[in-house]
Amino acid sequence: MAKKTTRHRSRKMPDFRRARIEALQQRIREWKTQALLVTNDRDIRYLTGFVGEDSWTLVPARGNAITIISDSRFEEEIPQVAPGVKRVIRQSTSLQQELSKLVKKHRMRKVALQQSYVTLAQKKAIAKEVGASKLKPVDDGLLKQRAIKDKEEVKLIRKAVRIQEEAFQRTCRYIKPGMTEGEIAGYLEMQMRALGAEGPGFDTIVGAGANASKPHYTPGRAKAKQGNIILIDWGATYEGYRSDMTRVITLGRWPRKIKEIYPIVLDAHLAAADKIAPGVPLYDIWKAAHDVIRKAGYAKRFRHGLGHGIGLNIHEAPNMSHKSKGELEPDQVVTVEPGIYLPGVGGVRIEDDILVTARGHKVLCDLPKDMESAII
Ligand SMILES: [Mn+2]
Repeated sequence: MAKKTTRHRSRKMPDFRRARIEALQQRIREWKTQALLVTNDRDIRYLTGFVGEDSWTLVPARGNAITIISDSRFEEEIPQVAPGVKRVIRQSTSLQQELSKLVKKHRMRKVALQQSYVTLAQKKAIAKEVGASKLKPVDDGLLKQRAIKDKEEVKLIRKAVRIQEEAFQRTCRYIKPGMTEGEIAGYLEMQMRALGAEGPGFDTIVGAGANASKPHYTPGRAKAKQGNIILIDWGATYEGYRSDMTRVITLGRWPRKIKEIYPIVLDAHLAAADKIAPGVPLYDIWKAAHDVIRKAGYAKRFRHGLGHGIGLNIHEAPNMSHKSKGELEPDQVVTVEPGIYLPGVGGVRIEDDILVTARGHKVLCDLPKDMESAII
């Protein structure tokens, strides 16, 4: 049926993207397959620049014939956002039928599948067209690669942080007693978009008063009153890359109990952040924060992980918790976010994004963390 394969020579693939593909191709050869079928949207964006749904990318073990199989909705966009990548625009055929044609054309004997991102139904449909014996499910491979950020990625995360910080400052000037959590969240997200974000990094958390004790609360109709704290956990997405911060502000004055726990959380945050450097066990970073909170008597009130990698996903490797194995590596970007939560009273979490450098770390966030600055 009508099908187009187009090679765009007008614009070259950027070097950083070629480097990402070459690193992946090495793994594809280690798996002893002739290609990897990339079905995860974030991985497709990482490798090609293309953002779209219902599309697959076939990456051969060698050479430049990276092919996106998509449909007519994305026909114009693909050569613009993914220069140097081939495209197959399917019309009356299925993704797996087009995949099968490519596999035959390039005489591929084995194709690796991302087992975390292919459903059983998809695998069955692919096997029917390509042949079950030609498929090799593999551990996706790209999560590990994506945990180490290249310069382009760090640049985009820094930009996301700048946007989220500016939007937060604008929001602090906007907040008045009597506003609902939903209104505050909506204003913050609108400002991030106005500043160039694709959208929030994740569902914005705004918890007023006692609602701040729920670590992953969904903002609603509750109003922020004079004398209430407001916990805000928010982030921006800039060209796919996410940032993630948490601050607690207060309208007028600090409630007594919050005044007691805030400095403990801040000490825990700083203790963990100070330790961040290549080669430090992930567990030790969690423990640095946990020790501070435990010694203050709040061990039972800090039950979530200490931090996570950020990138194209809001939660990615590495993870820092009591279960973590492994060590920090240069060019990872992680959050540090200890918290203490008192049901019925409120909670405090303080979160920054931190780049692991060759010898230590660089805090990417500039917003103040002291109690004075948080009174609005
Ligand atoms: Mn976070």
